[in-house]
Amino acid sequence: MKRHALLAWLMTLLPLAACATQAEQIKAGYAWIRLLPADLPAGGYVLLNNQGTSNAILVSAQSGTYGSVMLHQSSTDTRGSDTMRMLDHLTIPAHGQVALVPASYHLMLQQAKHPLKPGDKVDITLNFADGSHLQIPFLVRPANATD
Ligand SMILES: [Cu+2]
Repeated sequence: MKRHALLAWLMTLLPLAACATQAEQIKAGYAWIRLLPADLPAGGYVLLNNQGTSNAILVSAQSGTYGSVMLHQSSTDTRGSDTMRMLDHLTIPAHGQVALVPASYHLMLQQAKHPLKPGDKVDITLNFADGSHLQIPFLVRPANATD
């Protein structure tokens, strides 16, 4: 009988020990899309803050609004030309932050399924390495938005 009571008490502690998913550790802020004219790809930007005690690894993203969402990194090569490369993952370190901002990491958004205008909200879902997901509303801003 006494053993059962001890076991019951131990069971109540178990939920505290359960780990948060990678998506649950992430707080997203300042999510926006720079809309470009015609069918030019749009850039998606967001600040990702990892409030957890382990790394969160972003592996892909998708949206019902865009046919293609890719994780890219812009940089300037040694000759001063701007280049972009595709990333297969992006690590947000424990207690750290990664900024997706113009001229750096960004989401490359292509094949919009309907016309968008500044002020619209677009949901984009981030997929993490542990299989968890985080849906974030992005605010559509005009082409001349920079910050
Ligand atoms: Cu890109």
